[in-house]
Amino acid sequence: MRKLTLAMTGLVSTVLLSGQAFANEQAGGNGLAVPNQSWEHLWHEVIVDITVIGIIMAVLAVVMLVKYKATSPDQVGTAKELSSVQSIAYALIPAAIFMADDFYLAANGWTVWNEYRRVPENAMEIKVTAFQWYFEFEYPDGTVTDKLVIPHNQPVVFRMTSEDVIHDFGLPGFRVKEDVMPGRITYIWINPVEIRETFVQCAEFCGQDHAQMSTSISVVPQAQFDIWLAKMAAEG
Ligand SMILES: [Cu+2]
Repeated sequence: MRKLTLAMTGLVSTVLLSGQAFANEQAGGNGLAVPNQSWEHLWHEVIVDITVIGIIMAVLAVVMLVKYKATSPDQVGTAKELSSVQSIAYALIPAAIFMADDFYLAANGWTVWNEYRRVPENAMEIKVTAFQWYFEFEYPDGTVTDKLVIPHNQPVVFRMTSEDVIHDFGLPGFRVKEDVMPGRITYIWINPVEIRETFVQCAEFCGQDHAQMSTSISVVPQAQFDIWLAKMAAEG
């Protein structure tokens, strides 16, 4: 039993320590937090932890099954008498070990959530208005578009409202979504540290064409963005 306890403690410490890498705050090309990368790290951490804990439990179950298998159909087991202290300790100590990991993950969850809510001061503001069934975007210069192009390494905050029903501004590529409601202004921000093309998808059932309520979001070099915005403004 002592060996088993040692092995379990070892595995659990491995789980807890593997999280240390996560503790180093993720920084992008502009030195700011990158919430979607923090999200990815936390998700990876959760997967590793539940896998390790699952393996511990499965191994324990197999060991018990083999070790305490009945040798004849009428065999009745005997249980050692435990004192109250022993009974409570057997129940609480393993629970506390695994709960420590839960609390650790929950605390990291709050850290990631805070990153998603703390908008950097230099964020570019894009106003988002949701309609059945499309999104409309307004850039700081007043240009209105139906797709998003944003400059690389420029944090962007979306200030959002709806003209009709409840929608949800979903950015799967940035691991975030936020409800968009009539009569209210909600926000989210992203830090686009990678040049890439991804998409926006309404994530709240809003009627017949909800599933088609999507558009593109392209992260492009600043110079390319300036050209695009000037062109959109001229087309106005
Ligand atoms: Cu919608």
